[in-house]
Amino acid sequence: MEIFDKVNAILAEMNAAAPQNAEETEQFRIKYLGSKNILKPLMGEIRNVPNERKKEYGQLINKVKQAAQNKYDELKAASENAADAAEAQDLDLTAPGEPLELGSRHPVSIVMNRIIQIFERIGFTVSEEREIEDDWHNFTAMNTPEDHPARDMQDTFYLKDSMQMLLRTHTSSVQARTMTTEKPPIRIIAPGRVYRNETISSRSHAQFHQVEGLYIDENVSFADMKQTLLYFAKEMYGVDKEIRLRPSYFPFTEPSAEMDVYWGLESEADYRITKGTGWLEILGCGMVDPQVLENCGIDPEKYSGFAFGMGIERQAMLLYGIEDIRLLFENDVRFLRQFASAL
Ligand code: 2NL
Repeated sequence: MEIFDKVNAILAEMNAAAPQNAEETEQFRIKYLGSKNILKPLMGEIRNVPNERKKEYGQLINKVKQAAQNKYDELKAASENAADAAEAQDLDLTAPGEPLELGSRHPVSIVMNRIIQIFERIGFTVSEEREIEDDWHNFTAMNTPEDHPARDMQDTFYLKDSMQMLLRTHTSSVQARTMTTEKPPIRIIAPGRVYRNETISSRSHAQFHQVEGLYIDENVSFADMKQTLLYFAKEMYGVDKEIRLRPSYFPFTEPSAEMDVYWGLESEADYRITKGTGWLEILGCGMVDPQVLENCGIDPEKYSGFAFGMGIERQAMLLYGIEDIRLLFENDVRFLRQFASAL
């Protein structure tokens, strides 16, 4: 029958086809497998085929379709392999590698490391401890009684279901641990992250960093503290800088003071930063309260000491002119990239 010959001719033509590239392969697909393929009209012709040969006719059409599909799959696989091979040939194994980009130090780390180095030069050693603390090391040892407002849920992050475990609110807990486990002389600085339950704004955050210092020995005096902190201020802010101490209050020191550094009053920014006084408040300090020594098993009749504490973020903001504390915790590389990688 003529129509069988037609289909067989298509099969032969399809078998003979040899597409040479992706475009010709696509033409092949459209011709034999596309929605308007060459076999479609011949499928309709089945109604003109006598009933006893209808089955044979359908099988022949399906055979052509299947063969076209197989051939197309093979062509496709072959062309993909060829593309991979071409890409592999382009690969230059002698080309230099992609450089690893060096990061830069976080401004909080830079300032913290500077402070650490200044105190290390006069014999302080770094002491680090856990951020999840118990109530005793964070508060009780530090002379902060149970009804003290600092313990309030509003200021302190307590662990779920526990009023005994908390996120440390200062690094004094590090020093409490050192005092209970070591004998004087003790001369340590405790840098690290601390937490307070504060509303986050451009000026305050629920996490920040501190450096605290502690010096305990026989005959440590207020004059020793003042001279140590004067040295720190000159190293940190410039040899020509003056300091002043103002009386203050902390539960863990007596007497207590706050230290200001003379920043200057030249530019408009100086007026804003120092609220028109020229002085910057940098740290809190004082003579360790004898009760704190006793709480930690150190004889206050024999030993005395001084301690101090300072926030890092505020100093980093002053030294680098950063206007919003939240920038220090967002880790946006466009911000972080701007700081020297030294230190
Ligand atoms: C501030 C004030 C201060 C201390 C921290 C301290 C530690 C021990 C004993 C006594 Cl183990 N005191 N630390 C003392 C005075 C002030 O911090 O404004 N910090 C940001």
